[in-house]
Amino acid sequence: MEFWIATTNKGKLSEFKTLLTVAFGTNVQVHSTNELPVFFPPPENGTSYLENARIKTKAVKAVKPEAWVIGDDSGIEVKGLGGNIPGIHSARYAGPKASDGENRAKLIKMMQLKGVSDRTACFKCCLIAYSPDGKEYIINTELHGVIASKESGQMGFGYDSIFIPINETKSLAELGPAFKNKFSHRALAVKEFAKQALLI
Ligand code: ITT
Repeated sequence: MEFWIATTNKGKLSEFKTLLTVAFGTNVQVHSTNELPVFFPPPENGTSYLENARIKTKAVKAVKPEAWVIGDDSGIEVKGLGGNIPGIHSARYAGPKASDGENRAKLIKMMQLKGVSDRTACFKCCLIAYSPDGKEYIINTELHGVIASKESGQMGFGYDSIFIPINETKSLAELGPAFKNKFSHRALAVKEFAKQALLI
């Protein structure tokens, strides 16, 4: 099976490679848009995870119509900041070209400035997949936890070093792939996708 992953995020791509290999077996081939001679990711100007996931995944499907194409739009939501912040703006929270470190620093700073006491948070993920014959799969998943008051851990990417999953005492960046590949929003989404796709 040949999969093309609609992402520019190296951390996501690496997780997708592992998760798809575990779900579909070692004969899967996982490609990314870096391998395309010319590809410009479209602007993510949707108003929901679903719309943005569709925009990026459809853009790759247009150039790889014969393959399975998968993408996700994800983000982190903090209850004490109003529930859906930074949400769909998670990748650009500290500005249009913000690094992961700048986004994490802004989130911790905003929680301090606003005196947020409820640190409950949630990763949300909308995975979209298109089969070679054009069938669309939509999977929504969540991972619940809290935002730590400071960073810890070196593994992972994005907000991993400030997110402590529910019932855990360490951050995702400390728990690493052994935890994420079983329980993360993306792991749950790929497992559900595989379940639905293999039933065809
Ligand atoms: P693509 O759109 O190219 O896939 P992106 O990084 O812009 O890459 P999103 O628009 O989905 O992806 O933005 C998601 C944001 O949430 C971004 O800042 C990620 O680093 C972060 N994020 C998503 N999944 C995450 C995870 O499993 N662990 C930590 N942070 C994550």
